[in-house]
Formats: sequence, structure tokens, C-alpha cells
Amino acid sequence: MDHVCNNRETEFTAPMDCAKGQSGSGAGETGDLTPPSVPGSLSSTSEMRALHLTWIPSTDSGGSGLDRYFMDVSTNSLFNPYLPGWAQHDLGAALSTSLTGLSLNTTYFIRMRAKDVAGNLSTFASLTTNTLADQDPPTVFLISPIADTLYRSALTVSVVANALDNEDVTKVCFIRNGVTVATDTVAPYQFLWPITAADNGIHSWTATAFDAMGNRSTTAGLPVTVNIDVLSPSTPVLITLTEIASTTVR
Ligand SMILES: [Ca+2]
Ligand SMILES: [Ca+2]
Ligand SMILES: [Ca+2]
Repeated sequence: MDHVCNNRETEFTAPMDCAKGQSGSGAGETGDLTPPSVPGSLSSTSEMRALHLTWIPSTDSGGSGLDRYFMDVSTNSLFNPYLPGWAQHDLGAALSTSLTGLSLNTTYFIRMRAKDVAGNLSTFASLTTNTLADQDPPTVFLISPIADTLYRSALTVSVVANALDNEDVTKVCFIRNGVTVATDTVAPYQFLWPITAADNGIHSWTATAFDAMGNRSTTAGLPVTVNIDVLSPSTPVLITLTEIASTTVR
């Protein structure tokens, strides 16, 4: 009897339920001691944070009929621990299910089996599969300064970028004339650029945005010009009225 009990649905639960299974709608009434066939062709299509699983139905013999499927999911092959909510997860009679809210680029171990009405359990169908990595680079553009602005006096210019990603932007680098001058890891992404006459000339700004996988995008160059007058005004010359008069007469 122990052997029969351990091959039943009640393997999942308490001994009391095991007894109930035998005396209730299980083998005690149906005489079904034959487990269902293993669910067939367990397969998955992967997304970055989801797996979509399908299988071919089990068949049952012995008289009680196929009842339902149970699935285990874990990130390790020992199924210890299970993914929360996915220890002997009851799938009913479904032939597909989706795991969502998963981690990117991660291996998942999946196993499932079928149960007949008498409580007999099939052996496991198993699958090891991966979620996808993030391969989409962020989008990024400079919203300040305005292209081709001419600065004629010393001031602080806000260089500001908008960056978006399908996952998360991890940093934005601000690059002037090919040299990275600042990195901002928290939105809003900006760099305060103090300009003086020492910056006179044409400058090309770009911004590069990164995501956690290192995917990156860079804006087109944004040119601005600094032209701050560095020559002091000439000293005013005091001219007397007499001098003006004599000049005028002459
Ligand atoms: Ca059966
Ligand atoms: Ca991305
Ligand atoms: Ca910031």
C-alpha cells in the first residue's frame, strides 16, 4: 500500500489526504493504478522577462481519466528553492502557461507531470531554458543647448539629455569634442558647463546612453560657438573744449 500511496497526488500533501485519496474518488472506486503518460514536447518561447510554455496532453489508461497538470519552476536544477508560487503549481487541464516577472538572461529549470482522477502521477517532463538578454539600446537626444547657439559672455550652460530604454538607463555620458567630460547616472541627465573666454571656439556636444547590458546609443553632434570678447576696452581720452575748438577752427 505504501507504494500505491507514494505514486499518487497525495505525494504532494499530507498522509491524511493520501488516505482520503484511496477511499474517495481514487483508485478505491475506479481501480485505476496506471499513471498518465508523461506530458509531451514540453517547450518554451522566451522573452526577456517571460517564458511561454506549451506541451502535448498526456493520455491516461486504467479507467479514472486524466485530471490535471502540476508544474515546478526553479532557477536551479535541484528545485531548491522553487520560484515563489511555482512549487507543484496546479495548472488544471491547461496545455500552456506563461511565467512572467522573470529575470533577464537567466536559466530556468521546469518540470511538470500529469495526474489522473485516481491520483496516479506521471513521471516528469523536464525543460531547461533561458530568458532573453536585453539587446535593445537606449534612445537618447540632447534637449539643451539649442544647436548653433552663439555665446558672447561667460555663463553656465546646461547640457541636458533625454534617455529612455526598454529596461533601464544606467548612465549618460556627456562628450565635448570627442572627450567625455561628465557622467550622470540619475535622471534628469545633465551637465553644467561653465564657459569663459578660454572656451572660445566651436564645440560639438554628444551624449551616449547605456543600459545595464552595456547597449549604447549616441546622439548626433550638437554644435555651439563661444566667442567671448577678451580685449579690454581702450582707455577713454579726455579731450578739452579748447582742443575741440582749436581743432574745429583748423
Ligand atoms: Ca490512470
Ligand atoms: Ca535596453
Ligand atoms: Ca542627474
